[in-house]
Amino acid sequence: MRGFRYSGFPEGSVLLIRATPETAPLIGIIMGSQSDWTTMKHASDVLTALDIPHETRIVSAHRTPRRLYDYATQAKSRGIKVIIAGAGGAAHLPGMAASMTPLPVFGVPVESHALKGMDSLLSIVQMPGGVPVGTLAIGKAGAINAGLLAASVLALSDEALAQRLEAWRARQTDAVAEAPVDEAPQ
Ligand code: RP5
Repeated sequence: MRGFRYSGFPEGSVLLIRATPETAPLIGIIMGSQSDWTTMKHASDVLTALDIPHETRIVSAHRTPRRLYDYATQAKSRGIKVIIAGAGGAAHLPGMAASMTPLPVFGVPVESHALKGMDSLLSIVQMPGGVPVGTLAIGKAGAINAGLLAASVLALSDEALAQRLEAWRARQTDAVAEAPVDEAPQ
């Protein structure tokens, strides 16, 4: 049995769970707010399509700093290999998470209303030298690519996953038509 704080409960509560090798998450997707989920869901969808066990949590750097501390400091010992962190505005979540874990952290700038995600992008990408955050594109494309990038990291030591990833890219290639049409299927 392992104990860790679960984001569905108030801060300070501890949930004991039994993690099995089959279901233990390998990738943690965290986001600053429920409002980020429509973007971050795309990262989760990619991981699901590639059959990669992962978890999704709301972890706000400024609203739930203790939850962030617990998550980042315990992620590696819980078996997480890569963290994907999405945030918008003054998006300090990915950098703060990276400061407290040796795991690779990929940041997804969520598109903000005020500045269309430029604030999120610059907040995440401009990490001072020494604590890296791999920064993706703003919004949906960034979330999809964060999922693919995290998968490719795991695939370095998982041949079956490497083959699933290769098949996923081959399907993408096959889906590109030779010539454009007036009304393409959605
Ligand atoms: C950030 O503030 C979140 O990552 C989100 O993108 C943004 C707005 O949050 P809400 O006001 O919608 O909760 O912390």
